[in-house]
Amino acid sequence: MAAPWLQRWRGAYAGPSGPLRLVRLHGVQRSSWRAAHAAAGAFGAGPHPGPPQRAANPGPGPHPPPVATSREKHARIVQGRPDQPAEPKVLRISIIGAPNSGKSTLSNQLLGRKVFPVSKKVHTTRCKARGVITHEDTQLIILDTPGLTSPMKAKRHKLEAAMLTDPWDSMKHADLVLVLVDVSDHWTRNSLSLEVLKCLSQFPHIPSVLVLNKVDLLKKKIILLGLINELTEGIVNGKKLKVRSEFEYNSSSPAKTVLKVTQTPPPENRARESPCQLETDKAQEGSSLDNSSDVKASESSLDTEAREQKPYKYGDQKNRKGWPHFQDIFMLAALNGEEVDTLKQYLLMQAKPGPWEFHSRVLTSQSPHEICDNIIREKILEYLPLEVPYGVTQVTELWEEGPSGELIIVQNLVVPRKSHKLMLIGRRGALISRIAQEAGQDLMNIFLCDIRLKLKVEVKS
Ligand SMILES: Nc1nc2c(ncn2[C@@H]2O[C@H](COP(=O)(O)OP(=O)(O)OP(=O)(O)O)[C@@H](O)[C@H]2O)c(=O)[nH]1
Ligand SMILES: [Mg+2]
Repeated sequence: MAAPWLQRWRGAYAGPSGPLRLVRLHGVQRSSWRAAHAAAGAFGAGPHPGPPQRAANPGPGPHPPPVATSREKHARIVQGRPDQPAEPKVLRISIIGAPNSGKSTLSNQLLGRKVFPVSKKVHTTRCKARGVITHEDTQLIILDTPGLTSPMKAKRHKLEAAMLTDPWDSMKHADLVLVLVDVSDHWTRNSLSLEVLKCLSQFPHIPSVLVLNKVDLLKKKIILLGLINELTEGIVNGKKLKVRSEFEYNSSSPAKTVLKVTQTPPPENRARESPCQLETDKAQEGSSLDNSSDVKASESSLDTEAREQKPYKYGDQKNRKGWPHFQDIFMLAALNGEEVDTLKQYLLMQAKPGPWEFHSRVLTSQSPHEICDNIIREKILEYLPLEVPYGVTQVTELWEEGPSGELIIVQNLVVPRKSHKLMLIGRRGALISRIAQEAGQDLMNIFLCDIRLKLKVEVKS
């Protein structure tokens, strides 16, 4: 089990007259949606043994609802009148960030069911899509977006127009924006991309939250403190940060790390300075933190108090690295769900009174066919070099309910070259079988029914 070391810092805790809070948070269990895959028959995946049971009365509650398998039924549910509670609350959340920062992984984890495609290749998400979380009287609408990219890169990689415009469009409908940064990427983690800064500057009135993702990949967690300082320009929630860390080892209690983030209020409030302290468990194995003796030592201190606070000029993004208007910061590992529940609770708290947009039975606005295409494409992206997935056209030939209630899907993957066909099929059909098997398993977890998925590969005539 992952060590429960992660922590969250909430600037809101340190309001000028706000109370001091010591926050100790624990990680959550690894998500179960990545089920183990059984062996498959060549070119197809048969019905899977022991599918998850469809709830007798799917709807609101602790389990996210399944997606309807028929396009018509799904459209009826999505367009149907929401089952408004007496005092509904709602929050539309746009998730933006560089390609591959983990936006779709986080969206899936928040939803509790995988409905968005995820892969290690960039530009997995091709257009914006909505996920819906309904919890008691609150509805969160998550807008997963394609990674923010520049028109030049979009042209070079022949990306569809929607990939440039959709993240911006999603901001128009958002009440709050989560900005994801992949902290494991040495090249990009020290600054927000120009596109992210442009997007934030264009919508400065939308509250923004910084989410540092993939912290599980960091050997030295201490660098998070420096990153926070750079990505926020040392200012969060209108106050300057004074980031300091202390590592403490107490032989009578489990070893733990205490990270201290102190906020310095604006000059007029300085007399009421209120620190916000965070406490975490000891960093994971591999961390460079020294806990070998009964010591209390200050390992690093990033004091931003003395630094001149530059006013943020909109349109001046080229010279900037961070955004000084974040209202909060989270550090998490979306892949294994670490601290995702903490973020979810926070988002639920941010919801404002307002009518729900969807019925509580809606999990995503994507149609069943879109979900299926995306999931199959995800596998092709995951296992093949980029030139192959980019050339594949997916044609669904059959989508019908079988005699035992299973969903039968036959999809033809049309490729431009014979060499691509051979790569996609793999030796003795091993790769295409694996793709069908894994996609079938994912679809079963989305639709909560047996799936018979058959994939064919054809060269474009
Ligand atoms: N180790 C680790 N990997 C992660 C984490 N979150 C996401 N990933 C991986 O990062 C890769 C990209 O994840 P996606 O969710 O597809 O990223 P994205 O931002 O939606 O990417 P685009 O749609 O291409 O913009 C995948 O291989 C994920 O498994 C994390 O917290 N830890
Ligand atoms: Mg994505």
